Amino acid sequence: MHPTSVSDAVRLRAPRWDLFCRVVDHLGDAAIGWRLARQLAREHGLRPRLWIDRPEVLGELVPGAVPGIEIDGVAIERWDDDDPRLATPAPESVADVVVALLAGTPPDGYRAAMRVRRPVWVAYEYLSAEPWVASCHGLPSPKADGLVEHFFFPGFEPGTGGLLRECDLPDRIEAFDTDPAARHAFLASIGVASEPHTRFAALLCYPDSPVAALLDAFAARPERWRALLPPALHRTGRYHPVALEVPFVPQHDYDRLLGCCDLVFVRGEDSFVRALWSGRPMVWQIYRQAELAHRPKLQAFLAHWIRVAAPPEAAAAALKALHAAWNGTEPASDTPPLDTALHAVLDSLGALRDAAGRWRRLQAEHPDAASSLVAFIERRL
Ligand code: TRH
Repeated sequence: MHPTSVSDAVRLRAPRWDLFCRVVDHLGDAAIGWRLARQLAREHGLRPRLWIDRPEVLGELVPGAVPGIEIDGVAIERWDDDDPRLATPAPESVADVVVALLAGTPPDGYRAAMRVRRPVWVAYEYLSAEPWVASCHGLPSPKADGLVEHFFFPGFEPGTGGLLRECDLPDRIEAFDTDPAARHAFLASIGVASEPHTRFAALLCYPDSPVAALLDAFAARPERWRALLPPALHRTGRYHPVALEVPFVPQHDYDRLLGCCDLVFVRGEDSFVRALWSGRPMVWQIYRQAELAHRPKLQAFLAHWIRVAAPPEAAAAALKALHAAWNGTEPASDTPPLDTALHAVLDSLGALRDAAGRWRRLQAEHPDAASSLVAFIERRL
């Protein structure tokens, strides 16, 4: 634990936190809720309960996570609106701080009790590098019933809530990066032999992605590439010779999986942030929204990353082109074929790796999102 005077103050005055997490789809909602709750407990000494409507999704990421038990200081509970603890709670059982994750909202019965107990209520929002984020971060949203919700926006720039990053993450990554034996042992533990002169790419993407075409592009390289795919994706890649199926590892091992790779493909939000911290060249498949609403979000991130990481111009152009080809966000006339785009990135891999390291060093100077959230609460107690 890294106690600070701010976390001491919050622990004394507002130790009980309820986090409400609805799983929209895939893994990201549970992944973010868990990561945040765990950090609040382990690094700030708080007592979070994570209410999640589909705890089985959390169980995929955190072995043994089931409702009614506590792991790493986080009490895991099934979010069921009919549970009397949520439907008709006594006001004193409402937490000191209520966090509605990712556009969620606390259940109605619980909210009625909030009107009496008046906890600090925070909406922890999706991550975006768009410029409006800093101006919305921290804004209050007064409700007709007298409650006030406060917006907390994680983000990349000063003035936002920052990125989730455990306090020991930089040291853990550094130790793994400088320990080839640990990397070989980890790869062996997931059934991968680390042959000399083989490069690895980790692949996590949405199921309808052109996985086989990407694998063909790797196969056409002069270097020997192996792509590490979780089981479901391995099937969509049609068991391609470049692909190696690896087990879906627990979330706390995912950083090590990324740390064994030379290039990482990630998606959504949590794996995207972990890939950034890994310091590896990264290709992000953004979560798709209607009417290409995700396009400005992707563009804002790439602009931010290129500004901070400062790769050479050709490497930056290659990275942008591969993001366009992989996400399909730009008109076809402006988008190179996937294989051409991948080859350009692989030709710039060294420069992109240096840039990714630079980005990680500079970004780690900003407060992490959990610490920012605790400080944010302290100012509102
Ligand atoms: O699963 P995602 O696409 O998540 C989402 C959701 O769709 C959500 O609705 C949306 O709001 C959000 O994106 C933006 O991607 P994400 O966030 O990267 O979550 C994947 C998690 O899976 C991440 O914590 C890493 C983890 N993981 C493992 O723990 N082990 C593994 O082997 C792999 C491949 C991933």
